[in-house]
Amino acid sequence: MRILTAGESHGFANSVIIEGFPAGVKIEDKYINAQLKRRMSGYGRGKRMDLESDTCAVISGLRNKFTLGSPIALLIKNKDHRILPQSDDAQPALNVPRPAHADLAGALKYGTSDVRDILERASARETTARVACGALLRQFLEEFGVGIAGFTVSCGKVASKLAPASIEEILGNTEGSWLNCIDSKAEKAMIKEIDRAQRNGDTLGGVIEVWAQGVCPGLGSHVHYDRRLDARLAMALMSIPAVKGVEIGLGFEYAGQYGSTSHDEIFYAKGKGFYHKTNHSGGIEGGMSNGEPIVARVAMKPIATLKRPLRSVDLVSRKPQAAIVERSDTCALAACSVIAESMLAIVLTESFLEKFGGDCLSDIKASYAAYIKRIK
Ligand code: EPS
Repeated sequence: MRILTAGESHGFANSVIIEGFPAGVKIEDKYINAQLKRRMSGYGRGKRMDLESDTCAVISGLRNKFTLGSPIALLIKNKDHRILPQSDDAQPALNVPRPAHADLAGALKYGTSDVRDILERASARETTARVACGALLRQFLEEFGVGIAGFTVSCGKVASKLAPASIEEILGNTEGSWLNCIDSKAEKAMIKEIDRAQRNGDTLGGVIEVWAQGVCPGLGSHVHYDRRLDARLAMALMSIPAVKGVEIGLGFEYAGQYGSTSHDEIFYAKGKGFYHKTNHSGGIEGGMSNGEPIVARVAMKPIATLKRPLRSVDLVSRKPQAAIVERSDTCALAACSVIAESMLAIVLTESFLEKFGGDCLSDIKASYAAYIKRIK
């Protein structure tokens, strides 16, 4: 399967093409639109989210709601459409890059002094296409009992100590939450932090956790570095704008433990097959899923655009100048969770199709059923 996104933040639309997806999978666009809506929500989002009402048009690859095996194209139009591909859009040049944004490195690399040329594509708005894609793939994964959910662990210095036991618990406890948090007490403190940051013209980041439950053992492989599921997942999660760290399972905490007390011991029960009672590996051992829930954490840095801008330098005059101030979010943690869930869906679908192959869903189901029977 190959996935390609295209689109600028204030261009006509964001889009994604998914090639190599099997035929016979039922796709509901309302499911995709529900995930797009989740991506727009969350406490601390900026004014752009009031302007847009992200919905997905399915352009190709489906007939009567079922995939055809041909390339699937999805399109999400921008209401705030300002930049023009074929004529002068009269947008003023932006010459002072924002620290922590793609502006400076992108302007130097691509030979421009107008950072709009960079920020239009670097903007996290591109993740509308990833979320639409992820929402489509999640409908395939659900055919095999794979469910995905995510939640906010911390915002700035405020952290929740609650650890969920299942995705049902995550889904139940995040419902109605402003920050996609399972801990309502911690969420209140997080909201206060966001209000404080907003008052100060500042921004915040945090940590989110994503789970995939119901993944069979054996996705990914130990045999080569680029087939390892954890490596692919780290790459996919790290590709989310503003993400600076990824952990799987205990992650960095694992490094400080004794093996005797931290490794997940192996058990067997007839009917259930092999299993573990703990999940410190986050569902991945030796680059392969091990049948336990896949658990990954993502560290998001504070949003780069500050209302009280940091010091920078004008790319034309080379003189010191305060960074540009663009409309932006104070905190986008709830959206980050939806995006991370989508990246997890992309990686799992890719690995699933590699293992079980097939041009149509029924072939994949037959291959999957034979494998599950053998390993049990
Ligand atoms: C975003 C859209 C953007 C930003 C934000 C995320 O819209 P605009 O720039 O028109 O306000 O709100 O982008 C960034 C945080 C960024 O650094 O570019 C979205 O749809 O998620």
